[in-house]
Amino acid sequence: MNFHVLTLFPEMIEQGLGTSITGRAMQKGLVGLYAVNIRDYAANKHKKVDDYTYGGGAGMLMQAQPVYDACMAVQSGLDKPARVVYMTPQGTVFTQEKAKELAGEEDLIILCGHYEGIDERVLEEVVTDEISIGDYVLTGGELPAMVVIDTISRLIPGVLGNGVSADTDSFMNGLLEYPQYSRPEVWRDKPVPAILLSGDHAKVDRWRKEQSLKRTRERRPDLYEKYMQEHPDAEKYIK
Ligand code: 9D3
Repeated sequence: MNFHVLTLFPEMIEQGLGTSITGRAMQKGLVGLYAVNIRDYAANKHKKVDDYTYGGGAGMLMQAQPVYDACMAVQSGLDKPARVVYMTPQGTVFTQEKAKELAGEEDLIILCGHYEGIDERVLEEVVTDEISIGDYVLTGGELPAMVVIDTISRLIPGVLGNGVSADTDSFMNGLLEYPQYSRPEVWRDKPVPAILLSGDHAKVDRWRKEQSLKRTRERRPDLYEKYMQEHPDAEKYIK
């Protein structure tokens, strides 16, 4: 899968995704990442891409022309038109479901705003999807774009290590994960729960299920209600 990121800060995208699992996925050729500098499409000799807003108000807006030309330059290089995702606080909130949907695309163009946003007219022309990553205010769309790319990348076969399946994760099954422990058996007087050392796999599975359910009920009642509606039989795990 190929990600084409339209941004004023291409090095931020490259640096942010170039290491660890996403970096390895790129080296393996499983993921292509192309950061396109919108400033390269400025039509004026000062390379200016922003201007004041009509109607007044604080701040600058990214102008339509360089965004449009950058987007069209990418689309022209593709076999078929790609979806264009605009990262914006006004978008629908990103979920694992949305990630799964987008993971089916061959190419994805991701548009990052900066300043106070982008001229609405170019958004109407090129954007197919608008995504927010949550209800808090950031300085631009670059970090959200990286969040979206990271989430989608780990769903691509071969990106995660040996036999690690993305769909046994929490959220994939609708519950939070159970607590996990490694060596040593006792650390600062805290023992590992005895059941995990018992060797009884059925008991361990049952304990983990119970921990997941209790944790989800405590911390994410919204997820718990949804899970219980879909799995009424899960009641038996929770004493
Ligand atoms: C004028 C009002 N501001 C909206 C609250 C303007 C504004 C603030 C911050 C416009 C853009 C931004 C930068 N944020 C993003 O580009 C962004 C974002 C975010 O801030 N939170 C969650 N998801 C996203 S996706 C893109």
